[in-house]
Amino acid sequence: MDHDRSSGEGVGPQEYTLIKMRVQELHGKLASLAPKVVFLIAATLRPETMYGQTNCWLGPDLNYIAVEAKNGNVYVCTKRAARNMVYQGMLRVENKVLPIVEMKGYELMGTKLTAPLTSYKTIYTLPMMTVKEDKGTGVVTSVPSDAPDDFAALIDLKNKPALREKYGITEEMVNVEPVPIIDVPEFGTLISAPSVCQMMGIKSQNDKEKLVEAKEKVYLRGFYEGTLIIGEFKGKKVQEVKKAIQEKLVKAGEAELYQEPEKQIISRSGDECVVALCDQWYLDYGESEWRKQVEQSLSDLDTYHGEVRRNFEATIDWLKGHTCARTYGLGTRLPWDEKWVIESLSDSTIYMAYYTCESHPTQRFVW
Ligand code: A2H
Repeated sequence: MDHDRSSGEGVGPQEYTLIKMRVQELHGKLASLAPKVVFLIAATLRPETMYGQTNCWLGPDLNYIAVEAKNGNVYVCTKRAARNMVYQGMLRVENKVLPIVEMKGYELMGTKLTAPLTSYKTIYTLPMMTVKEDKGTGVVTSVPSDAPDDFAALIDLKNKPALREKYGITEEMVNVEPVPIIDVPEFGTLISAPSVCQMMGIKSQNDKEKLVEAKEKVYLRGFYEGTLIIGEFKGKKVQEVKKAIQEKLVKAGEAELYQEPEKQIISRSGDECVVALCDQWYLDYGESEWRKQVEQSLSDLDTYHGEVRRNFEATIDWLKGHTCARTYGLGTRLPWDEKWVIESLSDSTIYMAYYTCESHPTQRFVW
């Protein structure tokens, strides 16, 4: 909770879609994992762009681990990502990270992968210098048509034989072109990321400041104004189909949902915090009958100012399941499940509701 944090107060969870990219042949450090099925799992915020994947990025100097997933498959990602996953019921062993193999990114370069939705039968792992160890899984799917970072890193590899050589990358592995997948009115028939990069004179992933600007342009337009021009959802707005494509991938076993803190959070005991999937009691403020009654009451109320009414309406609209109990601290035991203590802010709601139906209050104080 917020007051248990020494830094990162107010920081919430960020959901990513983890795209499962199957390793076709187990070589080198991965050879010992045979006959298990091994996936590199890429964290993305844009699952609807997976039609345009051309390769997969790894940070050459980052540390990766292989861990056993719930279904017996093996996932490759950073230790930090695995540490979040073990608290979200995604791995075979819970609450503890047990690496089967540990390796550096450069040891995985040139790995052949099978990825969902893309028209390329095989995509390769390639080096990208800006992959961060403290974001997502450290595995990034590359969509050079719609991500300027991906486009810039790809042209670097195409233009620089020495860079390819350093990491054992062949010309064949970078012989891919951006696939047009999203139509953005302003860019006409041009593909967003390559045309913006060209207009702004971006020649490499080192053009950092320009890339920040290019990303703002491409992402906003692609997401809010873009229309898919490929696949099952062809002709639909990107915004409308993002969730449907995510669900389709998850159902097909080609993706998983994963969460992590959107920024670093350090606890008062000095640990880096994770997002954990825990049992929890909620107050169901979104329940439709309750909501109707509340909306009725609000319409009978004189709020004296339109702004106040709009604030109430907005809150009623977003407030759905609200967590209301914790396992420690000062407060009242939850009457129907006594291992929980009512969280102090929720208390004021529960008291009122509870006193109306319970003539012998059973609240006890825990010190
Ligand atoms: B996105 P946010 Cl087409 N290091 O996926 C660097 N970048 C990383 C990363 C890491 N460890 N993990 C994930 N990412 C990238 C696709 C995409 C993405 C498109 C367009 C926009 C876009 C294809 N690459 O992201 O900092 C991944 O790239 C725009 C924000 O958490 C992931 O989604 O906001 C995105 O950054 C997550 O960035």
